[in-house]
Amino acid sequence: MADPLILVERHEAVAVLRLNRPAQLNALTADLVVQLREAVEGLGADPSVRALLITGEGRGFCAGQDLSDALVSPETGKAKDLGHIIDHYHIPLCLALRNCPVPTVCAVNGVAAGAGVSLALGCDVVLASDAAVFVLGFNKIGLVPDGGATWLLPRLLGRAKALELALLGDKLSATDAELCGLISRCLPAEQLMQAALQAAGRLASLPTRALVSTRKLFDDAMQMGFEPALRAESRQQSLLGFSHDYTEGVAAFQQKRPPQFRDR
Ligand code: T3D
Repeated sequence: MADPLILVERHEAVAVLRLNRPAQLNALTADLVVQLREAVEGLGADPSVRALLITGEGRGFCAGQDLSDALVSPETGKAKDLGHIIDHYHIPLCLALRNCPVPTVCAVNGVAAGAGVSLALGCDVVLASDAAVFVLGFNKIGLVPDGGATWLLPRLLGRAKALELALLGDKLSATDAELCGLISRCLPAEQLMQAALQAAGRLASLPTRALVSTRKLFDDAMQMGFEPALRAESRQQSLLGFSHDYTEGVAAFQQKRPPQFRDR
């Protein structure tokens, strides 16, 4: 029987999803992308799961699109329409992560290339091993960045650095990725998984609905002026102010005890 493309482990309320094509540095095939999206959607909807952690098996995190069968469709024998593949496989995965009902952490354990960079940056908290490197690589094969990279990179890095990375395609070390704001934190390789599990565990103990609403407000605010952003915050606060988690958070503070959050 073939190895599963995604390995799933549970650590209490944290679900760990591990890309499992280590010999190909976890390059993305259509089947892997579908299985990853299904896992993100299924576990995100499971009320016992309160945070997801995505990482890679072996020495790489994800080498982007699998290039070994990139050109010709096995079904038609003709050149593949990449737009079709992106529309049907990659965009649903990007949206599943962006709209995931629980917070997401990425542990970038090794090289992230092409769509693998986009996958990592699609998570809420991005931690990387000091052995990891980020390389867009699209320029070397005559493509443009995808998986949301054109939206994310200029916002995270500014236009100049984003264009330099995309056009020249140089590798960025995890240390430099932290310094320029591409990722949340770079850690010694041997500490990565423990730190990622700890971050995911902390997120799992916090009020999920407020965290996910924060992500959405941040994303929406990138398209807004200041006053519309103030109004969007107010509308969200109005909803959350009637929630169980707000009542519980305030009560726990007053009673000097740990809160028990449950809203989704
Ligand atoms: O189809 C669409 O949907 C279009 C969308 C495209 C989105 C994209 O992601 S485009 C970008 C695609 N990815 C790349 O261009 C990266 C290609 N890989 C590399 O440049 C290098 O492998 C790395 C920089 C990632 C790592 O280099 P290194 O020296 O650490 O490892 P290596 O020796 O090159 O690779 C190790 C093995 O992984 C090797 O297999 P082998 O020779 O040991 O049997 C290599 O062929 C395999 N591998 C690496 N990347 C891919 C891959 N196999 C298939 N697809 C890959 N992308």
